[in-house]
Amino acid sequence: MMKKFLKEHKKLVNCSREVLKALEKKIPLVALESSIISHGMPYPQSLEMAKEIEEIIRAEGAQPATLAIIDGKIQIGLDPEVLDAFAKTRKVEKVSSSNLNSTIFSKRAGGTTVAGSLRICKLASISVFVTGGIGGVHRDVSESMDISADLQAIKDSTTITVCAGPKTILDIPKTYEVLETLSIPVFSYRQKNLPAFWYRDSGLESTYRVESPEAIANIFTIAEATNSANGILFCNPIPKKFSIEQTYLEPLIASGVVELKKANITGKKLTPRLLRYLVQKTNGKTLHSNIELVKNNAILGAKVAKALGAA
Ligand code: PSU
Ligand code: MN
Repeated sequence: MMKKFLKEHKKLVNCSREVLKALEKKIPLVALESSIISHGMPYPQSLEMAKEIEEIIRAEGAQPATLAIIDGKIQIGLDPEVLDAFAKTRKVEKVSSSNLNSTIFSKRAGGTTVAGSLRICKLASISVFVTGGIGGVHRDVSESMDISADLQAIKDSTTITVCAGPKTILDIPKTYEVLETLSIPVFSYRQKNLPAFWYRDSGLESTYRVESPEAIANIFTIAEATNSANGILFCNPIPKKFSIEQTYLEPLIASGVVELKKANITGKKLTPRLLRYLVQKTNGKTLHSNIELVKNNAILGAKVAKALGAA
């Protein structure tokens, strides 16, 4: 499927050398987003994180495929020199579902969010996608109406999204409500409750507690067989030692929301700016934990991809 797709869309899609080899060898792919590199973390930590995540996936016996838009093409996998250059690029477009095609057209560099990445996964028939935390309903939703396109994109996808839950900066209960409205199955890994990025426990129960990567692969196969036209969200709690105390973080998130609102930071800029605000206020603690939770997700994502077999 993937090879046929690549042949048909040569003008629009480009694969890295390593991804092409992996396709030949039938090594299962794990897709990774790139907005986390261009917008989610500061350079050079962003590049170090991206390299580390890829290495973790290789060590598990799967093939990382970092997705991005470069020179008017969808990139599936970034060769090392391309990844380096991408991480250093300034003024990268944040690519969601709505601006995927216009970014290709503009030939600007684009970092794909969860929403943008899932569109590419669907095109290329990639079954497993790893991120840190998904976007969702923002805390000031009643005024801003800011709900991430990630939620609808997960619904429309045909992929297992492995994450640590919605980002803590969001309204977590409302985000999980929207996921339920969209009928997206939300699974938790080895605990009953759903996690929320820097918090292990959101206090909300998941659709089903999953004990192994093989189990989620099985559920995905069942979903395909029953023609359930939904993506699956697989939530992996942040390791305990990297989780952050709610009593410590909540006041900082609250003040961040207020400050950015005063500064009129809305829309696409809000999430990256809130993350940056917290990195500053916590002296890098949130960044460190963010990196660790992505690593934790990469291990699990690779195991799920292996359990599913070659894409
Ligand atoms: N996970 C992280 N850090 C990030 C993101 C995810 O650990 O920065 C990005 C993802 O690309 C996600 C985006 O799709 O933040 C959500 O942005 P918005 O709220 O504007 O939809
Ligand atoms: Mn938004």
